[in-house]
Amino acid sequence: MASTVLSAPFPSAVDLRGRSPMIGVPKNGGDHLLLKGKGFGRVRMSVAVNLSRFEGVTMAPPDPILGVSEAFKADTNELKLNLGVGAYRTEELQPYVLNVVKKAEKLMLERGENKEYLPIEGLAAFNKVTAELLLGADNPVIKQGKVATVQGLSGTGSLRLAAAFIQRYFPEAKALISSPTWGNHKNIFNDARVPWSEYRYYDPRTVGLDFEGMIADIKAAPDGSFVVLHGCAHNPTGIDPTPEQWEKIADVVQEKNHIPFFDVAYQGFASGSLDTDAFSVRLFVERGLELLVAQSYSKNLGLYAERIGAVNFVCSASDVTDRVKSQLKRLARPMYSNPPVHGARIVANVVGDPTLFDEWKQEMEQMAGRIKHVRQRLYDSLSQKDKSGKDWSFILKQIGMFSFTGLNKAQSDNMTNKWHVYMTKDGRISLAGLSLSKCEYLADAIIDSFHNVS
Ligand code: PGU
Repeated sequence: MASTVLSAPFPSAVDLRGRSPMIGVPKNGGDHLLLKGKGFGRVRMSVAVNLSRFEGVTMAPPDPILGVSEAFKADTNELKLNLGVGAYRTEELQPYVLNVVKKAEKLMLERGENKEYLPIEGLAAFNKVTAELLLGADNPVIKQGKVATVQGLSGTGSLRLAAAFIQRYFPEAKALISSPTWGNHKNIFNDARVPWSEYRYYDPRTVGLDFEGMIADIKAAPDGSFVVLHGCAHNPTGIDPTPEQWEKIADVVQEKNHIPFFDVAYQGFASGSLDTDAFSVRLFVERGLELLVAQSYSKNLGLYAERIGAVNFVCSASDVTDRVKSQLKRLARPMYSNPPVHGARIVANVVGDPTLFDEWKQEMEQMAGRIKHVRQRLYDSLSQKDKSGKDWSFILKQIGMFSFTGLNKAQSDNMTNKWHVYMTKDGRISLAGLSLSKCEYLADAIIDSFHNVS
């Protein structure tokens, strides 16, 4: 940079370019200003100008989910409640590290495990147990070598890797996502350049599943589309198809030659049982369908920040599986080279050890149980306090971490601005971030927002 510093504020690079008759920005990056005009003649000045090459970059909006946590942190009111992000809290509203995780970490420390690079596809012991947890250890597709499992950067990274695969090998195909869905699905497919469209899912009139609409839209989509399905505990609605409805969805997917793409971020969190929550995926596998599954251990093992998950491709023949896996590795290598080891070892130790595995299941039941309690208490508070006769029973019918309240954007804004209840603007609240003792307060906030804000 040059020597003279001018204290007067300077226009940005973009402004300068816009006013180029007066001021020229040299090609080398802005060390010199060339001032031209009446009375100036041609003046060459050396200045250290705070001209960024990135002036043209606009401010991105806050993330609709993770941005809520940022806003929550900035609020100093002591009544504040963060029901934005789907992250489990204790009754004292503190983050929770599972006991089995602590035990697994202790074991790892005692063994003095190293920090060498993992292979591109991740930790072999993790990949083995994660596919077994998803599909059932005795599933024939595992025995027949028809499952390609690659460790991913949690659910998001696994979805993103699979989306990159779709873009590379099925450039004409589109993804079908539910309306509504987890907001990041759209970002993932947009960034991977996979076109997507929505299928009907939520019916605001019944506050339930628009099953007819869902089936009709999946039928109407071009053959061979990738149908993104939430394996259990649909986010944000908390409404899952019944087993019979899953059968019908499988019929249509099969008929249309679509490829199911399951997002399994809550295995164990919907019902409290790992097997029950894997029903949908296992049903499609049993039918002999080829499919993709992204898994996450953020919620069920509380490993949010470890970024541990996997992408599984179930293919119809083992030689195809090997080729698919080789291409997933090829996609991963230039993106992040190989995945982190810590979370993978935790999962491998917990799921691979019968004692820890049993303890995990108990802890998960407790977590899922606490959420069910909170759900019931919130419903009771709303029913008692709200004299309008409104039926709040949809809250009890929804499952998983969330409740989709039906509050619109203005009402959700009121929840935050007046009541300091932080939630996403689609009306979703995370019951995992709610305590029994805060249910009454939340009920007051919901009733006020629902009846007094249009
Ligand atoms: N898929 C679904 C359906 C999810 O709800 C989430 C997390 C993920 C994938 C990805 O989670 P990973 O942590 O990458 O494994 N959704 C939460 C967490 C916050 C977020 O948006 O990432 C949520 O509050 O919706």
